[in-house]
Amino acid sequence: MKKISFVWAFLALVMSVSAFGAAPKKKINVGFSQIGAESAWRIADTESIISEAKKRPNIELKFSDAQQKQENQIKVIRSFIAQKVDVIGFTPVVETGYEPVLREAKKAKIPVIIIDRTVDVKDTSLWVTHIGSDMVEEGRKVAKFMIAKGWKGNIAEMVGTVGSSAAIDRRQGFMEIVKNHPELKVVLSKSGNFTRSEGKKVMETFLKDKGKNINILYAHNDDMAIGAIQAIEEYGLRPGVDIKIISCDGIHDAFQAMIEGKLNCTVECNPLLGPQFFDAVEDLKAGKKLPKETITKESIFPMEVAKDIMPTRKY
Ligand code: GYE
Repeated sequence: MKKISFVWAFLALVMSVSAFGAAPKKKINVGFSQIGAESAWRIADTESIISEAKKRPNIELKFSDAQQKQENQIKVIRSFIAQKVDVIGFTPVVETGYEPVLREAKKAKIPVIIIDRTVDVKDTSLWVTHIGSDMVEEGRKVAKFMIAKGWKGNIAEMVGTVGSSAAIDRRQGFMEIVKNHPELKVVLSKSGNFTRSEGKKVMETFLKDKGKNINILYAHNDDMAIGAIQAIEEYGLRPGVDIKIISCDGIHDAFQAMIEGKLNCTVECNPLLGPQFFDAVEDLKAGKKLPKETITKESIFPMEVAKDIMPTRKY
């Protein structure tokens, strides 16, 4: 009896000493400012960030949704600075206007990681690393696809959020190639703000303006293309046949539309950036040097492969 209680006492001592020794490690406080929830892509991106944070016990995430407003982002980044978070992550809704707040973060010695869209600042030391897609290349892929398929005629371009790098770059890459192809002519160009509902409205105005003279629709994201498909059907034309359609992202509903023959192609853009983001956060805190830029590898999916590929899609 005596011996047993001695063993217990010894065990209790060992446990209390080790509890002391292994003082709980300080968590890494991360503030993340997301753009909003404008598209299925964005929702998948948010899900990836939040679920990845939950998997990592050493991460404490403060997630904030800016509801598409730059001023909300600037405000929340300022509050992250005031709270002295360890790392700030954010996806800029537009390219410009963040310089002052980024300077404040730098002054407070809080590193900034940029995810997905980029910022246009002269002093690139204001952010540590960028993880996202090459959207100029995505625009080029769209143009190359049209040329490879022998598409010809009048193009309606549905632009993403005005001033966002996603819209600027997808247009730039596209125009770079199309300008040397007189058989492809952009006759309409208007922003649908990356949403389904605005995509539908913009397509209605396109159809009112040019009707059957539109041969091709290039939508900067799948959600706008899906909105446009509805408008085209309501107008009495066949999306994917009377008007060829190509868009960017590769969301589940785009694959569904391709299977139904209403969308001709989607250029992939990967939103599942959570794991890479938190790897970068941890590397940074471990003192590792990060590459200035990490570009996501992406593919392009024409409608012919949609049925086979669909079950493998993760967003
Ligand atoms: O294509 C769109 C989203 O920035 C790449 O933003 C992202 C774009 C994406 O709303 O669906």
